[in-house]
Amino acid sequence: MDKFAFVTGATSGFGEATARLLAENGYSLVLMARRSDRLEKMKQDLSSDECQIYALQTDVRNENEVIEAVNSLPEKVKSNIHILVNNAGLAVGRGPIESGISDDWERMIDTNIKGLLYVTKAVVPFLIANKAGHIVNIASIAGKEVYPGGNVYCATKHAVDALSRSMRIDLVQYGIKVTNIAPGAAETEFSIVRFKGNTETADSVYEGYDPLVAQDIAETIMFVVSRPAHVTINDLTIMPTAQASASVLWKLY
Ligand code: NDP
Ligand code: 8X3
Repeated sequence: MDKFAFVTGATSGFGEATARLLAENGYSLVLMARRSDRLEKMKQDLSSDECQIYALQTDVRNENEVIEAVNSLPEKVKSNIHILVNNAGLAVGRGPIESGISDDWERMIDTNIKGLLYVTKAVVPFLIANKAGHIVNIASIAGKEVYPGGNVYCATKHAVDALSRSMRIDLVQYGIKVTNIAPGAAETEFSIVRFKGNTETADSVYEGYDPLVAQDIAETIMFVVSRPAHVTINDLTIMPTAQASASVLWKLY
């Protein structure tokens, strides 16, 4: 029987790289994100006799959409979900609290916290029924520390960190593993989204040092989910070598 991994935010960055690596390692996939063209491309690239792909065009901020999408999956898929990667997320804007934009705050809170909760609530009954499974939550160094102008994004990632610890306590009785991954600066579409399409500002975030790339996080997730049944990696912080903390970056060139 196929083993399914359910990956949110699978159309870019960490989620896309993780989906591709899980497929290479024998998993079939449920992919969730909003951009249907990219979902379709992932499906075309990864579908094979060994790898079934179900693409769910869904906005994780909308609980009804999430429930309907998960319910639309065949029973044999739902009952074979082994891994849930809660990765969909974003930062919108970076600046002091007094000039914060409420709409940006809501997008971050609704996606990073509420979206993760909606997806988890919809998927976790299938893991519970199997008395097994692994939830990987993508938090951030911004969930361990705060930095200037990071306020609401940092708050949402602190919430993810807290939810990882809390879920682990709630779900241990069902044999479900929960891993929290906290990356530092990684060059994906993250900064283009954060700076609302301003590619010059986005590029400047990664100048002068070697940032993480999506494959680094995919390989970390692959390592975590391939540990033996009796081993859980609870929490991993993974940084570019040039980044000592959320706000200390040693520019090398
Ligand atoms: P990307 O912008 O490259 O990818 C974000 C993914 O999330 C996309 O696939 C996007 O798909 C999806 N997404 C965003 N909003 C929604 C939504 N409302 N519903 C469904 N899917 C959504 O960024 P990253 O890969 O860098 O980010 C992935 C995660 O890693 C995020 O949670 C981010 O906060 C976190 N992170 C990133 C770091 C970095 O430096 N890059 C460091 C630490 C953590 P679509 O637009 O198609 O919906
Ligand atoms: C993304 C990394 O340092 O920009 O979570 O918050 S950071």
